[in-house]
Amino acid sequence: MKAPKNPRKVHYTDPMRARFLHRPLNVACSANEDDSDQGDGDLAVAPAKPKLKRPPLYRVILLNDDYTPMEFVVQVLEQFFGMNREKATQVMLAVHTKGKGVCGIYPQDIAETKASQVNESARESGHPLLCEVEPSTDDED
Ligand code: TYC
Repeated sequence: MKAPKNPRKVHYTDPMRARFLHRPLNVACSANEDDSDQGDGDLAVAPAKPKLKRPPLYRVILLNDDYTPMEFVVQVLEQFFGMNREKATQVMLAVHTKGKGVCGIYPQDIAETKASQVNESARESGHPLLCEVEPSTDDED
Protein backbone atom coordinates (compact mmCIF):
# COMPACT_ATOMS: atom_id res chain seq x y z
CA MET A 1 0.00 0.00 0.00
CA LYS A 2 1.17 3.55 -0.81
CA ALA A 3 2.23 5.67 2.24
CA PRO A 4 -0.05 8.69 2.83
CA LYS A 5 1.42 12.06 1.69
CA ASN A 6 1.00 13.69 5.10
CA PRO A 7 2.18 11.16 7.72
CA ARG A 8 0.59 13.18 10.62
CA LYS A 9 -2.85 12.98 9.09
CA VAL A 10 -4.54 9.71 10.09
CA HIS A 11 -6.68 8.02 7.46
CA TYR A 12 -9.53 5.93 8.80
CA THR A 13 -10.99 3.23 6.70
CA ASP A 14 -13.42 2.24 9.46
CA PRO A 15 -16.28 4.82 9.31
CA MET A 16 -17.29 4.21 12.96
CA ARG A 17 -13.80 5.08 14.30
CA ALA A 18 -13.53 8.11 12.05
CA ARG A 19 -16.90 9.36 13.28
CA PHE A 20 -16.02 9.25 16.99
CA LEU A 21 -12.52 10.65 16.64
CA HIS A 22 -13.82 13.73 14.85
CA ARG A 23 -16.68 14.44 17.24
CA PRO A 24 -16.77 18.19 18.12
CA LEU A 25 -15.74 19.00 21.72
CA ASN A 26 -18.94 20.78 22.70
CA VAL A 27 -21.15 17.73 22.41
CA ALA A 28 -22.82 16.64 25.64
CA CYS A 29 -24.02 13.05 25.99
CA SER A 30 -27.39 12.42 27.61
CA ALA A 31 -27.92 10.02 30.53
CA ASN A 32 -29.06 7.43 28.03
CA GLU A 33 -25.70 6.10 26.92
CA ASP A 34 -27.17 3.45 24.63
CA ASP A 35 -24.70 3.12 21.76
CA SER A 36 -27.12 1.88 19.13
CA ASP A 37 -26.05 5.02 17.23
CA GLN A 38 -28.22 6.15 14.42
CA GLY A 39 -27.58 9.82 13.60
CA ASP A 40 -27.27 12.11 16.69
CA GLY A 41 -30.04 10.19 18.53
CA ASP A 42 -29.04 10.44 22.20
CA LEU A 43 -26.65 13.39 21.86
CA ALA A 44 -27.50 16.91 22.96
CA VAL A 45 -25.54 19.33 20.79
CA ALA A 46 -24.68 22.53 22.66
CA PRO A 47 -24.69 25.81 20.72
CA ALA A 48 -21.15 26.46 19.44
CA LYS A 49 -21.07 30.05 20.78
CA PRO A 50 -21.39 30.56 24.56
CA LYS A 51 -23.90 33.28 25.39
CA LEU A 52 -21.99 35.90 27.36
CA LYS A 53 -23.53 39.17 28.48
CA ARG A 54 -21.73 42.23 29.76
CA PRO A 55 -22.75 43.11 33.32
CA PRO A 56 -24.89 46.24 33.80
CA LEU A 57 -22.73 49.26 34.63
CA TYR A 58 -23.01 51.80 37.44
CA ARG A 59 -21.63 55.34 37.79
CA VAL A 60 -19.74 56.36 40.91
CA ILE A 61 -20.79 59.94 41.63
CA LEU A 62 -18.89 62.36 43.83
CA LEU A 63 -20.91 65.12 45.55
CA ASN A 64 -19.71 68.59 46.38
CA ASP A 65 -19.84 70.02 49.90
CA ASP A 66 -18.54 73.19 51.51
CA TYR A 67 -16.08 71.65 53.97
CA THR A 68 -14.00 68.81 52.50
CA PRO A 69 -10.57 70.21 51.56
CA MET A 70 -9.80 70.19 47.82
CA GLU A 71 -6.52 68.40 48.48
CA PHE A 72 -8.33 65.55 50.23
CA VAL A 73 -10.70 65.08 47.27
CA VAL A 74 -7.76 65.01 44.85
CA GLN A 75 -6.04 62.34 46.97
CA VAL A 76 -9.22 60.24 47.08
CA LEU A 77 -9.53 60.35 43.29
CA GLU A 78 -5.89 59.30 42.91
CA GLN A 79 -6.13 56.54 45.51
CA PHE A 80 -9.44 54.89 44.62
CA PHE A 81 -9.88 55.73 40.94
CA GLY A 82 -6.29 55.52 39.68
CA MET A 83 -6.29 59.08 38.37
CA ASN A 84 -3.07 61.07 38.01
CA ARG A 85 -2.85 64.43 39.81
CA GLU A 86 -3.86 66.44 36.75
CA LYS A 87 -6.97 64.37 36.02
CA ALA A 88 -7.92 64.19 39.72
CA THR A 89 -7.67 67.99 39.98
CA GLN A 90 -9.88 68.46 36.89
CA VAL A 91 -12.53 66.11 38.26
CA MET A 92 -12.41 67.69 41.73
CA LEU A 93 -12.84 71.19 40.25
CA ALA A 94 -15.72 70.01 38.02
CA VAL A 95 -17.48 68.59 41.11
CA HIS A 96 -16.71 71.78 43.07
CA THR A 97 -18.31 74.00 40.39
CA LYS A 98 -21.15 71.77 39.12
CA GLY A 99 -22.19 70.14 42.39
CA LYS A 100 -21.50 66.54 41.36
CA GLY A 101 -19.47 64.51 38.90
CA VAL A 102 -18.68 61.00 37.69
CA CYS A 103 -15.44 59.46 38.98
CA GLY A 104 -15.82 56.17 37.11
CA ILE A 105 -18.15 53.55 35.62
CA TYR A 106 -18.00 49.92 36.78
CA PRO A 107 -20.00 46.74 37.34
CA GLN A 108 -22.25 47.13 40.40
CA ASP A 109 -20.10 45.38 43.02
CA ILE A 110 -16.97 47.32 42.07
CA ALA A 111 -18.87 50.65 41.93
CA GLU A 112 -20.36 50.04 45.38
CA THR A 113 -17.04 49.01 46.87
CA LYS A 114 -15.34 52.17 45.57
CA ALA A 115 -18.13 54.44 46.84
CA SER A 116 -17.93 52.77 50.29
CA GLN A 117 -14.14 53.14 50.36
CA VAL A 118 -14.44 56.88 49.60
CA ASN A 119 -17.15 57.41 52.25
CA GLU A 120 -15.24 55.40 54.86
CA SER A 121 -12.00 57.24 54.17
CA ALA A 122 -13.78 60.63 54.40
CA ARG A 123 -15.47 59.70 57.69
CA GLU A 124 -12.18 58.46 59.17
CA SER A 125 -10.61 61.83 58.31
CA GLY A 126 -13.58 63.78 59.65
CA HIS A 127 -14.80 65.15 56.28
CA PRO A 128 -18.41 65.19 55.05
CA LEU A 129 -17.46 64.11 51.48
CA LEU A 130 -20.10 61.83 49.95
CA CYS A 131 -19.93 59.36 47.11
CA GLU A 132 -22.90 57.47 45.65
CA VAL A 133 -23.71 54.96 42.92
CA GLU A 134 -26.35 55.13 40.18
CA PRO A 135 -27.23 52.85 37.25
CA SER A 136 -25.63 53.92 34.02
CA THR A 137 -27.58 53.78 30.75
CA ASP A 138 -25.72 53.41 27.42
CA ASP A 139 -27.26 56.52 25.85
CA GLU A 140 -25.94 58.87 28.56
CA ASP A 141 -22.36 57.55 28.78
N1 TYC B 1 -16.13 72.46 47.73
C1 TYC B 1 -14.99 72.00 48.47
C2 TYC B 1 -14.20 73.19 48.95
O1 TYC B 1 -14.40 74.29 48.49
C3 TYC B 1 -14.09 71.09 47.64
C4 TYC B 1 -14.77 69.84 47.21
C5 TYC B 1 -14.65 69.44 45.89
C6 TYC B 1 -15.48 69.07 48.10
C7 TYC B 1 -15.25 68.27 45.46
C8 TYC B 1 -16.11 67.91 47.68
O2 TYC B 1 -16.55 66.37 45.96
C9 TYC B 1 -15.97 67.51 46.38
N2 TYC B 1 -13.29 72.97 49.89
